[in-house]
Amino acid sequence: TKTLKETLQEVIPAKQEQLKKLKAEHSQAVIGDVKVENIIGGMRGLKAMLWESSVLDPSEGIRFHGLSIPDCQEKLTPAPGGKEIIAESMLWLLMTGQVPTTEQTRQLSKELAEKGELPAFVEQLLDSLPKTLHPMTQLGIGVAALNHDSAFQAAYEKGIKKSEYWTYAFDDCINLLARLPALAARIYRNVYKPGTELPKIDKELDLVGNYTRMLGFGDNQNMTEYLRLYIALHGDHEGGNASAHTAHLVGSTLADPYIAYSAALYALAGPLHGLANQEVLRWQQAMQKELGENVSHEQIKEYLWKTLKSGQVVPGYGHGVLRNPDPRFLALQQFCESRPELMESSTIQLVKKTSEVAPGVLMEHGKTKNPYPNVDATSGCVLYHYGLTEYKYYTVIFGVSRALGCITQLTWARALGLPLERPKSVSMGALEQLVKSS
Ligand code: FCX
Repeated sequence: TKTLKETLQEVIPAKQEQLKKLKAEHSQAVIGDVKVENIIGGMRGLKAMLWESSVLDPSEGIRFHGLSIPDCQEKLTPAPGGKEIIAESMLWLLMTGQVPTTEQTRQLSKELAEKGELPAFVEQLLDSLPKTLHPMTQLGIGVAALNHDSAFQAAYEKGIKKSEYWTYAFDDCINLLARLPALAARIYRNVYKPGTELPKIDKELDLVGNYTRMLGFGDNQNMTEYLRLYIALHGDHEGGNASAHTAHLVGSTLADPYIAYSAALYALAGPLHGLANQEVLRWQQAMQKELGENVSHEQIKEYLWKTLKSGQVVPGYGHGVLRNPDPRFLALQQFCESRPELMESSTIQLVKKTSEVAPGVLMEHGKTKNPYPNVDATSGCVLYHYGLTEYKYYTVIFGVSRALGCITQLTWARALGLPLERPKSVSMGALEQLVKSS
């Protein structure tokens, strides 16, 4: 059986050739206009970067190398005894464009488990951080510190050919992913369960199986399966979102993958992006506290208006690209609907009811281009139900997941020899001049 790296080695030449041809034959082809609204509007809609592993369609949602979420649920190997997609099979698909065999998936699980222990100095570093420091800040610090052992950085210092960059970047990427569960679980234990014993990595388990176990929820098979699905679904959402784009931008300077991904985590830590899942739970709980149990649709509607009139956004709704309900939201809702114990939870009931009312209210409010729920509208509530109630930690789980897409891009950017990212900025004065002369 070929390893992930050997498989990549086989698929890289065809992609290099495809890029070479695009450059040679179509460099000057015009594929769109740049409007003033793109420049002052956060570059929305501007097609300006290469990203191979997934494409986001505004109405249909995400596809990973052409496969929709239901396709992935059908085709990608689950964990032994499980049903949900696991990180390893999703990573294989993202990296190679191929659906891995069960044997390949298991081999990758083993490789990740073998590489998963943290260096002692990183453990000490994490243990020394104040428990009051946000878990996302801690995760970024831990990931950046892992660059102490960067194969890419060491090789670059020695002097390597550009054609060899990707193999070192890939090795760093795999080590980074392998170590994320131990890093993220240590932060959880330090902050929320001090003094409890963090289990060692089980070499027989998949990445997320180990992560769940290290968090202390390994006995709950439903929680393990939920986290597997959650992590696979949050893995990649094309390239323009803030975390993915940050990883790519920083990586384009030839900073090693650890540094690049650490930077991405800080983009994820903003409330308009990854932190939204923490915000959703905070908001839902405030609603539940104010309105009590068995809330009516009418009461939710009033609460939504109160949020909007106070000038806040409704967390978990809207999207920079999507214009329909997020299929990731639908997949997580389906997970809930297949488990009666989740459907009985008052928090999950409230999420469902809110999703029935909020689009109408947001449409009437008339600002957002997408009044439908995104994945964050539901993701945290299931964690809460299963006992992971510390919602400041939720974005860390997203951070473990988003590595799948970012490390794929960091490897491919080196394999394709993509250049330093350096768009042109303009001042408002220059923009006025450009408008006059257009
Ligand atoms: N509630 C209230 N107002 C909203 C809104 C919401 N959920 N979503 C968008 N709007 C407002 C915007 O604030 C903006 O107002 P302004 O003109 O006064 O600045 C207007 O509607 C137009 O925004 P729009 O073009 O639809 O959305 P953007 O691309 O600018 O922003 C995000 C997209 C996701 C940032 C926005 O919808 C939002 O703030 N949502 C709530 C936070 C959230 O759920 N984030 C997670 C998104 C995602 F899933 C992820 O990255 O994880």
